[in-house]
Amino acid sequence: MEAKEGKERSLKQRQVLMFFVLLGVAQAGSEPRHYSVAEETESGSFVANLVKDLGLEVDELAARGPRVISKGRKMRLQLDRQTGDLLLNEKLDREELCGPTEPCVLPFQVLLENPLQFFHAELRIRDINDHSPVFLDKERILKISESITPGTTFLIESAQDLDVGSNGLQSYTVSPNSHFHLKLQDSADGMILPQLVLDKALDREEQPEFRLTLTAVDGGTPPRSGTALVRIEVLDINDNAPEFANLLYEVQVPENSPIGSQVAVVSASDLDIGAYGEISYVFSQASEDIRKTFRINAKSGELLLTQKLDFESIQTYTLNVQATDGGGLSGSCVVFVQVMDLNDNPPELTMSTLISEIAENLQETIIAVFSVSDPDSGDNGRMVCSIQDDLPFFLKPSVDNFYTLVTNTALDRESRAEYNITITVTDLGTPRLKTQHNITVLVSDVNDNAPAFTQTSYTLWVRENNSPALHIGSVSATDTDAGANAQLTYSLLPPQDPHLPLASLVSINADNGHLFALRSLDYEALQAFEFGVGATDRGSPALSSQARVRVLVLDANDNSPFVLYPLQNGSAPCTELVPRAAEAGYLVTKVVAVDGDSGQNAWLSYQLLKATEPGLFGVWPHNGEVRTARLLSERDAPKHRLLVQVRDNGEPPRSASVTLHVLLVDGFSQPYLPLPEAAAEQARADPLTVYLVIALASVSSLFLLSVLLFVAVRLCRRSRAASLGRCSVPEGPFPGHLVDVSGTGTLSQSYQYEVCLRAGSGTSEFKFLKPVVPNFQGHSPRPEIEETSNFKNDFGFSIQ
Ligand SMILES: *[C@@H]1O[C@H](CO)[C@@H](O)[C@H](O)[C@H]1NC(C)=O
Ligand SMILES: *[C@@H]1O[C@H](CO)[C@@H](O)[C@H](O)[C@H]1NC(C)=O
Ligand SMILES: *[C@H]1O[C@H](CO)[C@@H](O)[C@H](O)[C@H]1NC(C)=O
Repeated sequence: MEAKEGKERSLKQRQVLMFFVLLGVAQAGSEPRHYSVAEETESGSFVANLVKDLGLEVDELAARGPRVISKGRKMRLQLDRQTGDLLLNEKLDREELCGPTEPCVLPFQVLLENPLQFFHAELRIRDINDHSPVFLDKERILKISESITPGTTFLIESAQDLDVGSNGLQSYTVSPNSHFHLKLQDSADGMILPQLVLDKALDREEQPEFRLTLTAVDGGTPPRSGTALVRIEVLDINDNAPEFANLLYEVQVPENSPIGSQVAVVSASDLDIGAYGEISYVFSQASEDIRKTFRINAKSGELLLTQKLDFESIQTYTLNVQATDGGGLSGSCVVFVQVMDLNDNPPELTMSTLISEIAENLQETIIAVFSVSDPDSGDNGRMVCSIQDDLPFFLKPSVDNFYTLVTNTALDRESRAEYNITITVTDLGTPRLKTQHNITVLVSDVNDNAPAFTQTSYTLWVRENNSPALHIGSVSATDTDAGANAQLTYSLLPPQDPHLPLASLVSINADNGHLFALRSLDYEALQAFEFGVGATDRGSPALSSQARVRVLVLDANDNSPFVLYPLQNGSAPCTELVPRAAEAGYLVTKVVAVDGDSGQNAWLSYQLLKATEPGLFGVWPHNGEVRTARLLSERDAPKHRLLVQVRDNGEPPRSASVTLHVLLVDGFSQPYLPLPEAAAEQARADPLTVYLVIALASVSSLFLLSVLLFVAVRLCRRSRAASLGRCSVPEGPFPGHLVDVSGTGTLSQSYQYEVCLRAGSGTSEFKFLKPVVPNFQGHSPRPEIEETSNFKNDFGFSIQ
């Protein structure tokens, strides 16, 4: 500064020197007179008095015509010609007049015109401290990287001060701070250059910005100052690696969590800013399994599932997650994922052996061998195994989750042939999962049941005179076994009575047990017969059973009533004698008839069809008694013929008729004796003897019966009728009436029975006493015939 001022000063001195050379023409060798005034002094202020300085009298100056001139310049001084006082014409600003030049000198001349005389003078304008140092930029931004080493200097803005000398800029200060101090350096042109020196390393993360106040101070009294703000921005460098909040994250995730579920969120932070602080997350050293299963959101650090977890295949995952910032620095953490088991696997059943069919009657048989498994863990994988309670099977646990299914007891196919067994395996997890396995066990048959007839004995009814090969009924047996063990064959058993020609009577259908009559049956010849049937299954060995079949032949009305008395075919017809004096109701005679059928078919009724004199005789319908209906008179004709019809009660009815001859004779009738007493008496003394001859015919091999009936009645009415009339009765075995039922039969043998007519109280009945021919028994097809006491009912006719 001093140097600069010196240089300027010497330049001015040279100019002033030239001026004095020119002036030297008039006043050579005269020294200029020096005056000075402080700048900014008020206009009109006194600078100097020229009277004294020029050595003139006060009056003289005014007379000489003084003038102050300055060449080419505005005159800033004025002269009071009277007093000689040199006054300031205006306020002077040194900085305007001279700028930085110092000293600031304004040369001027004082011209005396009369006589002409020049005086050189100069006015020095003294500086006052009227300017403060000024920074052109009030705020200055300085960007410093945090990587800059301490000791580095940073040039900062200089201030300016228009004042010169000691009033000019003297120094700088900076506000107190932790990192910088100020260093002032003089420049070549005398300027002071302020510099900031970094004292210690910057850390943006610690303090990203400094605000320093730079103060420039001048040397005035009092000093003036100006300030500027220096804002220091600390520039970031990537001096921080990302750091995870946790180095180890432990999470538990249930298996089967849906895809996309959040597993964890890892988080790292980086103190740097901008790209250096931007973190992205990636897996590091991830296995294939991890890459398939997880995904990490590079920005958010969210760990997501990309496929379902399966505890049964992988229980844990260890994931290394790396966080990298934009500058390439990284940090890492570990995420330990533990998969939690869910009961997501039902138990499994593996059948090793299965016997689907077992024979009945076996003890403790193994039906199935199977194993169970469940890949879940803990209770989720523990199992219980069961079958229904109500089955004759049980489960026997074996080693290694193996079970056998065994029969409890011998099975009986006939009570149950099929079992549906449901094996239920349940685990103990939550929720409980179960597996069911159904097996069907068939019980195969053993021939352990004999056929059974539906009845132990069958009674079949047939009407006689059937057509040959008629289906007369069926026997039926069942066998609870199955298949061939239940297939039955029916057969006729050999008859107990070796004489019964069973094979010619009936046959049986071996397959269905239908029974057929082989020929027409005749009730009158064979009322009933009995035989055995058998049923045999086809098991091995075969089982069989038997039943009895009793065939009762039903009577048909195939016999007409047969009149026993009076005989129609006698050589001399029987004539009844009736005394004319007989009272009304006199018993003339009694028509006796029989019917070969039985039951209703043999119930007989009597009816008078025709009479010579109607109204004279009556026939009692029930018993065939013929009695007089009124008193006889002389006018009645002596001979009478009566036609009596005997009808049975069959459907259709059959009938026979008989002609009676009555002769009225003179005389008195005996008093009427009630018949029972008389007959009983007679029967006891001399029983009515009836010879009833029954002939049985055997026709070829069939047992169709032909009946020959010979009836001989020797009727003796000694007490009543002998004297009154006479009946011609054939003697001995009577070769009379022949009935051939079959029409083809031949008479093979005839038998004679002695029949006793016993007079009872209300019902009279025949009684067979004994066979007349002793060899009858040996050829009887009907054992019952021997039981003579029953025969009466079968025939059912009566005689009184
Ligand atoms: C066994 O199951 C089968 C098929 O489901 C069925 O047809 C049969 O009736 C069942 N048997 C028994 C005894 O329940
Ligand atoms: C097994 O049988 C049970 C009972 O009959 C039935 O409810 C179930 O559906 C069957 N299960 C299978 C797998 O056939
Ligand atoms: C017996 O009676 C029948 C008719 O009832 C007759 O045809 C037959 O000639 C008679 N016989 C005698 C010997 O009278």
